[in-house]
Amino acid sequence: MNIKTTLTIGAMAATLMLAACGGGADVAKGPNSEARTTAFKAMMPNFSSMGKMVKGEEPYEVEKFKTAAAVFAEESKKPFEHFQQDAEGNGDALPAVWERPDDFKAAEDKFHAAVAVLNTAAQSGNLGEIKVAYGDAGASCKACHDTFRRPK
Ligand code: ASC
Repeated sequence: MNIKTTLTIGAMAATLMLAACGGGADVAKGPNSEARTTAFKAMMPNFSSMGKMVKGEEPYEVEKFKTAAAVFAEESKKPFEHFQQDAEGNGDALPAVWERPDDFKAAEDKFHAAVAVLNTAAQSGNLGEIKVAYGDAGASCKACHDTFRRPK
């Protein structure tokens, strides 16, 4: 194997390793980006907890689900207080967030609406409704990521 091939394979391996680690290490982030990441991470335990109950990986506990949904409804608003651009770099947020503000706002509003429906279903205690609403909320997460977040 010649030196050029060895270097190329080395660079490819490094790229793959970065991708496997979430690709975050090389992304420049300023304070707003950091605040977004912190706020998105903070809401994940409640979303995951609901997901386990919805998927039957854990028993559905009505009161536990109600609390998770109510807290999630509040904490899921927080990241959107920090979508200002950073001079240091915007982390995982794609330029589309600021180039197409109306589309981004529409995606945000759709997400908040889906989360509100999930919370209403949770408070009703109807697991059938909850499953549909949880799926819709998850689809809303993904739709926004597909368009506005750097691919992972
Ligand atoms: C998660 C998570 C997301 C959403 C999304 C749902 O658990 O981290 O970003 O759900 O994948 O489709």
